[in-house]
Amino acid sequence: MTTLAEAARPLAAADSAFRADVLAGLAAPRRAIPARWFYDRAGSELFEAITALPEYYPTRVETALLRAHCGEVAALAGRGRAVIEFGSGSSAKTPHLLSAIDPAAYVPIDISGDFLRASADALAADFPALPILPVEANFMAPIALPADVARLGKLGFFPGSTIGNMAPAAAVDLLRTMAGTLGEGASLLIGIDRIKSSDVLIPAYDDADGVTARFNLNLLTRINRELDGDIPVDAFRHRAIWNAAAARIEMHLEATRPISFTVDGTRFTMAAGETIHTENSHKYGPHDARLLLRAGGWTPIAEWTDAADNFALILAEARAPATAP
Ligand code: AVJ
Repeated sequence: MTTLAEAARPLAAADSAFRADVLAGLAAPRRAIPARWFYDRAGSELFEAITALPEYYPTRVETALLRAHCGEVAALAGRGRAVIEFGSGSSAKTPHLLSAIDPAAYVPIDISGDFLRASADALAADFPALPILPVEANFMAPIALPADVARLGKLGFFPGSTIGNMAPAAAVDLLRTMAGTLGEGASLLIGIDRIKSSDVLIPAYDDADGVTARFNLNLLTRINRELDGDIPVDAFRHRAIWNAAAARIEMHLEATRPISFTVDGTRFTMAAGETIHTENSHKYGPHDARLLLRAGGWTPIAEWTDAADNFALILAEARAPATAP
């Protein structure tokens, strides 16, 4: 359902970015649409449902790590900083961190504007004295932080292994952009999912209840609604594949029969079995994860994992690397 506020919203820059990404992605020899476009209102809600699935271990493990170790994070990162969260979504994990580090301000950044504001309002009820300054933005680009936090020390918070959506080279670029946004002396608390057996990974991205399938297919519904499309959504099925060589889960939307459709006046055809690649979720071993951070301008100073080493929470500092051997 479209709310009045949504219907009245003028054509924003984000809409033309969505259109450009979808049209280019559908026309490419290997069809692919960036994963950030999953997160309309329905997609954000479906993702929240994914985080509660028994098969989807990352949220559960990371939340337990945060709960167990936020005191240590506070001791290492220091209190009274501004916490800047990248891709805050529902801000579900944030209260643990905020209670422990007693920040001077909280800046949630998310691409899904109405979801961002609703989450900020909910959090404000639990932290009435905390200045909450939401920023609606795609964090892949440099972000101007609110002037109120300019003079404060910064703690970046990038949970959920969202970094895994990017290929390693793009992840390094993003980490460098974050270091630029947060400035000298900043810290970053980041969650990174580990490489593990595909017996655990595949069900996490292809659950028995089909919630992840609905999350993936919702992208097509969004395209139809927002970009005047007539994609036959029922002609697609959700696929989750472990690409061992690239150490990543790939999500695809596979055409189950030959189809033809239009989006924004452009016609596309797909043969049965052809796919639209909709998400990568890269996984990292212990050495890879730390190397990734260093390459991105961040020096790891502490790391916490669960007993099964399924997920890692890493605290790092923005520090110029020593150039001499
Ligand atoms: C939000 C990108 C971390 O890759 O695990 C969950 C998204 N996709 N199930 C992930 C997702 C399918 C999630 N991230």
